Amino acid sequence: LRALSPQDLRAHAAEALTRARERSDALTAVDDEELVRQHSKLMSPLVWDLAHIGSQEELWLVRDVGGREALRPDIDDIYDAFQHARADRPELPLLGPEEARKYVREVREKSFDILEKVPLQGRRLTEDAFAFGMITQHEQQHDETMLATHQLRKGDPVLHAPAPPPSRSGRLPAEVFVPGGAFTMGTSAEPWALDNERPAHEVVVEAFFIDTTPVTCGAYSEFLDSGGYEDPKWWSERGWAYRSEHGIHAPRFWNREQDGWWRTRFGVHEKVPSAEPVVHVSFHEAEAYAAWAGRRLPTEAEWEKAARFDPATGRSRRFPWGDEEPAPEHANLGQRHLRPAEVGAYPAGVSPLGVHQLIGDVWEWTSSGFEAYPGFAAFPYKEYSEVFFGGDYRILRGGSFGTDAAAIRGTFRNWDHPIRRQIFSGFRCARDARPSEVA
Ligand code: AVJ
Ligand code: FE
Repeated sequence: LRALSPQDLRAHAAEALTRARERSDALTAVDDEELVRQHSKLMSPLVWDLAHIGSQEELWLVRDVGGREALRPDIDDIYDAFQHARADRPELPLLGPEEARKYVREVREKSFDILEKVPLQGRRLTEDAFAFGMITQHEQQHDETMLATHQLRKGDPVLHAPAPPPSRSGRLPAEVFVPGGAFTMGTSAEPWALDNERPAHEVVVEAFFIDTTPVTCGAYSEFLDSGGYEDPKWWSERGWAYRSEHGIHAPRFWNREQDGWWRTRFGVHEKVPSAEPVVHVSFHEAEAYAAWAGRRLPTEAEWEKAARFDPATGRSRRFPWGDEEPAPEHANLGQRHLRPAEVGAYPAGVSPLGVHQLIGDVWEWTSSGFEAYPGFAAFPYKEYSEVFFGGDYRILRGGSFGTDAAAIRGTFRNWDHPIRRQIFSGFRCARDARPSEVA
């Protein structure tokens, strides 16, 4: 992007913003009543997300980059995520469905006007080009959040999409060896990387093994069926307390019927597909499964090394498959499908070491908390990342089927509370290499 002309930068940003808006429109193309309802205490009403998307865009593109007058300074507070918890948002004097749609349209018209007029060269190039990327990613992140709200919604399906491709990799080895040594983690070059992904820095990782694919529903149900949810020995103290207090007995949206495990997925009731990555598990459940399997979760650094390190060059790639932007053959992204794909479905997305489906399908829990990289500088505001450092969060990596390509990279860091599972979260396991296994 850095090498692009202002004209190409404009075209790239316009395309990405338009794609995000088409998705927001599709996710909010429901009856007004569905739009204003709170489908779960964990989520905002969809109409809040929609106007919040507009409000952030007004703040960072219209006012900050464009230097234009505020459209709706009166609603800044209502759509400030730090002012009101999700559970309280239905009680706010929110813009109604028609008003919200009109507001985001008006903000977008101004953004496009600014995109045409802003020089996108010289002193402010990096900041201004980034602002368009940040706002695109922000909209896409809320689109994924709205998709999770749809998953929590009761009633007949309203979203539809074709099934993802089936497995096309044959039988894969269970795990992949990742050599020890230094690699480059994070980025200083990626133009749309958020502050928490910066800067690039060397990290030394001991040799380890990582699962070739995310843990499947089939493997996970063995843990369930062998009584894993009833035995505290696999769980951390906190995990066991959480499981007991909330009556957690299976991944969210699963229920047991006479012929095995079923799930509800965007209003469709179906048998749990054994070859798909398990989704809607909390960090605590992922950790318990790993203990039961005699393994552990990877650290964030291990995950990134497995995804980006190219042993032939010693370089870290932007994505497992190389430096090119994600294409449909690389990964299950962008809500093209409404489910994870079977393991082995994306051979073109494999990393140099042979690890599959690191990008797309399911977010992957790691054992790491959310911390600043050495040399971190908050940008453009402390509330994006800095205020969350050191909090009760675990890092998730790689994006899900509901993450857009604009909002995922080999360096992208997501975080959430270890109890959360309404997000599209799965995991893969890792283990230390034994001395005899290190060449
Ligand atoms: C990075 C996904 C944790 O959704 O809370 C959205 C992204 N930040 N609006 C979130 C975000 C501000 C954030 N996550
Ligand atoms: Fe937001």
